[in-house]
Amino acid sequence: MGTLRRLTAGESHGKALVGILEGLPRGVPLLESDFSSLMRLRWAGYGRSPRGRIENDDVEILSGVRFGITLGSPLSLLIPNKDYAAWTQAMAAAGPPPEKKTARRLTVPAPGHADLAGAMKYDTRDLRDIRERASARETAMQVALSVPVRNMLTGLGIESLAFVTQLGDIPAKIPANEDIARLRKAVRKTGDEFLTPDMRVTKDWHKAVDKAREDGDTLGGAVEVHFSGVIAGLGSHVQADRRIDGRIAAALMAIPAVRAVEIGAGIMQSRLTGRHAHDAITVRNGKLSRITNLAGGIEGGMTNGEPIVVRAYMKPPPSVEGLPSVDIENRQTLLTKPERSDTVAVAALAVIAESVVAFELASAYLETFGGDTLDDLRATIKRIHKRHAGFF
Ligand code: EPS
Repeated sequence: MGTLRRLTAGESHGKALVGILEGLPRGVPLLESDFSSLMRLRWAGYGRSPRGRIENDDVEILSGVRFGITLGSPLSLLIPNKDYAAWTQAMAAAGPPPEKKTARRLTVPAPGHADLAGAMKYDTRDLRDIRERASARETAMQVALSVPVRNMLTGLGIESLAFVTQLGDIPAKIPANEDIARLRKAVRKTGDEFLTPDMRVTKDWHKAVDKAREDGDTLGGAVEVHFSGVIAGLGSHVQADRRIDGRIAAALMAIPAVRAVEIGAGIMQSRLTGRHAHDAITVRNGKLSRITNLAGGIEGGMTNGEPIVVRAYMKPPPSVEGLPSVDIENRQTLLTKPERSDTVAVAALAVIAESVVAFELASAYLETFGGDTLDDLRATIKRIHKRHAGFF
């Protein structure tokens, strides 16, 4: 059990999403207005589902905060689903279920969705029971829960940024070794619809999304997440489950539709010889320093003080028209019908990936340095920074 724990609940078209975060210290600033820009950003990508025009994802703080700061008690959040108004009968908590159409009973599993495996596992013939919770709607709460965590990290001098590096099979050109401030400026210039530092690629991405939408098809992509200002020594080499790269990778892999994760330049490193694959250690301005950051800020399962850089790759959303499937009610083979869906959700993935990495880093900070209050945590970190500075 990690020091920082989170739980979410809620069906995609149910009444609301609920989230609980436990383990944050007292004293982290938090207001309801802190949530809005990030919640909007999760919906801002070009090619998102029309559902985004229904939901405004206003977050209500239910507990754990008083007079604008966290109390150290469990923090709970609520995001009402506006679309529930159209689903009250289909998502009724009390039975009996209405006839198939009103109940929005689903009997044709979408290939690539949780439908079929989930229905077999939970022994239900209504795939809706599975689809509702497997939906990426849940990520709205993951992002909301990251807001207090991000506020804590900001209070420790940590900065982060996430952006899109690939949409469909079209990669963006991302300059190597660029610092976070310059990348942020470039991402802002491109705008929230594509959330990438490469403004030039957006014309092709725009065309690719339009074409996929016209074809009833969907697209995947990849994102990159940066965290700078992270102290050396989070995670540990001493036990497999304490390695921070494993924990970050697991958190990213657990985001719906993510199929691969890369730490630093991991894929390229695998192709290089040992002489070229590692970040040389040098002395700059009297301090130990690295010439490159191929390791993405993590060596031996520990942060090394360089920026954390990780990537996540997502498959295209599975609600695609015309995929072969079988109606589990009557064994009829057929092609899936068009449904409301995201054509692409890779800009949303950038926001979600940054959120879950924030969570893992914050959790590791609290495990390593403890503290019932943010001030205690800060004081311990200051002392360790001093020790690190005296190391050389
Ligand atoms: C999703 C299908 C769509 C997306 C949804 C994920 O929802 P609906 O079934 O209501 O059309 O909009 O994403 C969200 C609701 C969200 O908040 O990101 C799916 O099947 O996973």
